[in-house]
Amino acid sequence: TINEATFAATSNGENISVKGKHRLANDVERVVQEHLTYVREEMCDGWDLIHEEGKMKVYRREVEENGIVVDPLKIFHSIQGVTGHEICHYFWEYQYRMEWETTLDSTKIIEALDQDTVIFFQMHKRVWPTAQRDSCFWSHIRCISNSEEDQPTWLVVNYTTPHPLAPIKPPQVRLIANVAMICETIINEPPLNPKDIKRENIQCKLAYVAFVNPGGWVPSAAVRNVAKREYPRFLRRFTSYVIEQTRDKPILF
Ligand code: H15
Repeated sequence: TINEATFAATSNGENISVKGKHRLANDVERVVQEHLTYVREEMCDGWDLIHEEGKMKVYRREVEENGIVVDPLKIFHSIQGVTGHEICHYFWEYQYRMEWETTLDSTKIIEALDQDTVIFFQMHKRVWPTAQRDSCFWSHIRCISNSEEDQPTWLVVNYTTPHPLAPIKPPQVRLIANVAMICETIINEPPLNPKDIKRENIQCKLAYVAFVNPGGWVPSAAVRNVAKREYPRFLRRFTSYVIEQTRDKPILF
């Protein structure tokens, strides 16, 4: 039956894949659903608007765990002329990463779990006088249809996972992250024939959500200053990159 376990668990709690699903498929499913729920929650108590620029709004909630800053962050933005599929495509695909990322020394794919899920190992630029950070995470892209009429929601989730090909080598410190890019496409004044939709008629409503734990103590003020500066910089640069890349291409719905 459909409810039959798709996974077997080994005695030490690891997942192994059964029936053609990969070993992390359960985790991917759970985290995707959590993001879809979380992104719809109201921004109220405790959320500070820390940056506003055009249609971009950056919110943060100040949270510390054992003295380490782990502030949840949410950015909302609206970008003219691109679709959610395009935004997610350029965010997920390995081949474009170093063209828009300015916070990395390197990136590589160490495993492909399925067509839509890969495991990345990335070396981050050293931003302050502490150990360099690396990251190892599964990255999943998905299209969710809501109804016949509406454009689908596209999303990418990046979620930290251990991997035998990426052991932590001190003094290197590993970032722990749970990040999602969630996009909806709006079509303004839709023409009768869908083939006549032009880039000037479309708009992408984007939400970027990040839970990042620096993986070791960093002075709180330093993390918060860097975050406040770097997240808007990233989204500005990344969205201009997508606009630039797609300008003369057919619209990817
Ligand atoms: O989301 C972004 N980049 C992707 C693709 O490279 C990776 C990201 C990720 C980050 C860390 C671990 C795993 C995955 O999802 C854009 C990221 C922009 C980052 C802006 C820098 C913010 C600095 C926040 C301080 C964290 C503490 C560092 C010591």
